[in-house]
Amino acid sequence: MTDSLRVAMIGHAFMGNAHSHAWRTAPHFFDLPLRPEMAVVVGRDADRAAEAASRLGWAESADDWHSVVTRDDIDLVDICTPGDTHAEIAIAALAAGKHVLCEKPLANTVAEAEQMTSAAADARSRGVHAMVGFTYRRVPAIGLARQLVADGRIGDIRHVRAQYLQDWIADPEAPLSWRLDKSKAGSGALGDIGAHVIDLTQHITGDRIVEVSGRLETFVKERPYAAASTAGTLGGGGTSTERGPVTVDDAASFLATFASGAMGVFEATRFATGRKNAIRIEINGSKGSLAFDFEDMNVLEFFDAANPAEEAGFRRIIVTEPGHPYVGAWWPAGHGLGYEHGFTHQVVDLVTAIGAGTDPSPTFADGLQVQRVLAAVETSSDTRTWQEISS
Ligand code: SOE
Repeated sequence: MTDSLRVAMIGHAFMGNAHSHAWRTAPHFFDLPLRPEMAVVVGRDADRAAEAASRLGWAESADDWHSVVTRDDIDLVDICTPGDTHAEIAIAALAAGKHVLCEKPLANTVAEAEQMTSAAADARSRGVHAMVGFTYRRVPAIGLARQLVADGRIGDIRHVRAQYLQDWIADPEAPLSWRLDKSKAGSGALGDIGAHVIDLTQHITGDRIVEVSGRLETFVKERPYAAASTAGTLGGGGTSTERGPVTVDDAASFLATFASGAMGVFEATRFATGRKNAIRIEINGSKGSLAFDFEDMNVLEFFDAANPAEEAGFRRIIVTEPGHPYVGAWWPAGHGLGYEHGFTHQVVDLVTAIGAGTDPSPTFADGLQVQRVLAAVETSSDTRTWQEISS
């Protein structure tokens, strides 16, 4: 019989919902070496945590993570809280010998990310694993893009163009959620969504960003506070009559140089009216190009320069064939996947790696490298200078 992997999840808002769905679903569609058990969900408010447990499928609830992460009957801690608590929870869980899955960005500062990475390295020597949740790596079209690059199908990469566009705070009256509070979130569009495209482009190209020149902007400097009951949600929900300062960026853009010499242009914004969750990546190489848009996430566009000019053009590959990454476990060809499947694939890859005793990817070291890029963009914006990424 397969051994169980007893999970404690900390936080139960948007990401907690997505992770719960993944823990529930993964064993029904994929063959896993360990059987996940949704043991306990933790939230600061005991009643709301209990309600979340019964709604999301957790056996128990608790209101204090400190006692949960040291429990003998817990094997893995899944961190779905705002960034200001990631370091403390992850370091305590790793010290207690628990595997850790931590939402992105890894931390709010480079210093915290460094501490987490060294705690993970120490735990690794005791057979304990840690992973950061850059979930979009697990979209099948992204997996295919990475394979095509690795197989040399687009040749040497010259240009990386990446945007993450949302619009959920374009309305100046949208509430001041924790995501707009630097002390909780670390940064705004830059860390929340820019981090994803930094990770994705490095993952697809297998390359690293080595320098950046960036600019951050906060268009709306003050907003109504979020009503307590909706504080964990995006954009919508009630507001209070009092107002407070927005302490993070609304939008970020930056130029980047990759180690290979490829040029990057990045944009992350919550003010792209009409764009809800558009992750757009285009990569131009010496032999062809790839283009992806999450708003059409089952498609990868591929231009192969080897084709005769008269027949050449971007081909829309519908990434729903059983041979595409992850797809074989799901539906017949043409019956596409959605946002939540990335989280399910994340659980699959994590549990598979733990079962095999190998490092789940992306590691905390990968999360730290992204954190360094984020910090360099902020410094660049403050100082109006190019910044190198230290390694
Ligand atoms: C909010 O911008 C958010 O939920 C991000 O925090 C997630 O990482 C992204 O998947 C969707 O948008």
